Amino acid sequence: MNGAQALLRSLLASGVDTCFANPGTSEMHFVAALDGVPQMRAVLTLFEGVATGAADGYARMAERPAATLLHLGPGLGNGLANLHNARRAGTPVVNVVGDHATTHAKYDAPLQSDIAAIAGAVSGWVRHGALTAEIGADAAAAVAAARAGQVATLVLPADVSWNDGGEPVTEPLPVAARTPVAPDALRAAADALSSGEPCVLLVGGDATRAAGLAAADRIAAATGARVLAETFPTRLERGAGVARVDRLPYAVDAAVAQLAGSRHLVLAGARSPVSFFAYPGKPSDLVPPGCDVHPLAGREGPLTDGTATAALEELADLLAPGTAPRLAPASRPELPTGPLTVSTAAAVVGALLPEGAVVVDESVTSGLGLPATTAGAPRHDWLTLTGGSIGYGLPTATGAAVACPDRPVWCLQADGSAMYTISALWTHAREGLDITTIIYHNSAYAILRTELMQVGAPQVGAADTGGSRARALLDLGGPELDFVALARGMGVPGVRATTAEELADALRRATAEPGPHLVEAMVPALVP
Ligand SMILES: Cc1ncc(C[n+]2csc(CCOP(=O)(O)OP(=O)(O)O)c2C)c(N)n1
Ligand SMILES: [Mg+2]
Repeated sequence: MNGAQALLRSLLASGVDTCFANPGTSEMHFVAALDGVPQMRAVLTLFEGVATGAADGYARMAERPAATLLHLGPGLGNGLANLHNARRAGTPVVNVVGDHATTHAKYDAPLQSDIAAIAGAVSGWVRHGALTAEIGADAAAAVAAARAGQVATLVLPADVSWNDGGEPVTEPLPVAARTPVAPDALRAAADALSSGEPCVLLVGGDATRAAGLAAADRIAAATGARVLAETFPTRLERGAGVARVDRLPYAVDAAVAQLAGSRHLVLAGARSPVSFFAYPGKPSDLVPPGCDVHPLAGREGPLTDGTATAALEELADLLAPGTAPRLAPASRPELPTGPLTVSTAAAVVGALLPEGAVVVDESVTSGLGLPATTAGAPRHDWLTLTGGSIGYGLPTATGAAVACPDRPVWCLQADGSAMYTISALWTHAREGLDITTIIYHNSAYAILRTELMQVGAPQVGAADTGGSRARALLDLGGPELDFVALARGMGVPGVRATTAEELADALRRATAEPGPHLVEAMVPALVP
């Protein structure tokens, strides 16, 4: 068999059976090999940023990596922003990046570029697959590397693909065993939590799943510590029957206020909190002065390895033996009526979110009310923008829906961010994915209006222009985007909602019918 066939069979033997692809000439043998391996689901995306975001969403839900197939350096580069988000999420992703034949590289043909440099920016593991006989083993090594919670990039030269002599592996390689939490770290955290002094327990990584949250809540109930989740969790389990947790706010002043007065900060799977950006006169390090930080379990490592959860469970058994967590009761807001606003839209979502939903949240400013309105909704998973690189929502929903065909996926998507990777809608339609997308159409990069003021940029209100030239760069109102038309053009039925009743009707219909739907929710920008 040729190298491409061996690579594919090795991916399958290693537990990777889904490939989000945007191929080119150098990947044609891989594409041809897919034909002979029907167990590998190949999903075509029309932009590499959709493929990489889909791989991220897939792995967050399936708890194992998908592969991407990308075309040389430019294809990988197009996928970079969502690989960045995957890296920050600790998501396993295996990139297969086609390259020129090894004999062709010296000619500096048009698509020649420094793939390793591009890959290095986001990958914890990079290998140039130089030999057909070894490409099967390379693929297995890539999967094992990814399963440690990182992006692994395997470069596949065209001749390594097409030459005969490929040797597939038949067994997955072992994944590195997790390192247990050091007894000293456990003792220090226990001492801090039982000190009687104000203490915050910040959970992240695998500890934002139900088991970790349950253990954290038991600790909080017994010690008086406050539990907070990191601002942008990879996968937060929530809703009725799950221990409730609030997230550390994004806005720096609000985050400072949340943490003010704490004497101890225990980190379980979370990084020590820092502000998202630097602002003149505001802190970057959000640990309050005089607060001791106790890392219990680090942020590194795969979502699935359970290190932080196991540490919290050990701590809970120590500090709160025999107790049970307080679980969120079922409760939904009333269905509102009248004009659609950020708050009425949030109430509609809270009232109608279906059982077992996977929520992909890139609602940005329009999502402000959602944590409160959905806290008692039926149990669901909430995926967030882990790396701040926008355009993740529609692609990540794609991957989540491929991973969880039996669960409804709701993609809560701000308009400006939607446009980066809007072509994901075509893949939603082509694959018949059960994704309900709400576009929050506020005709603005609304959050940047706040940021413009927060950074104290001097041109705001300048006498010559009144700041209107700066504001125009944050305005999406002309020409007005038509998301229903965009969706229709890609095979997704869409409808526009201007009232709470229309949004509710559209969401009910979308939930009742299988396949993808889009609702364009016309909401006034939260920041005028
Ligand atoms: C890849 C990338 N490019 C640009 C930005 C800067 N940025 C942050 S938010 C934002 C606009 C968001 O607008 P929208 O999605 O409409 O949400 P809204 O603020 O209106 O709620 C931009 C351009 C970014 N974070 N990531
Ligand atoms: Mg917007």
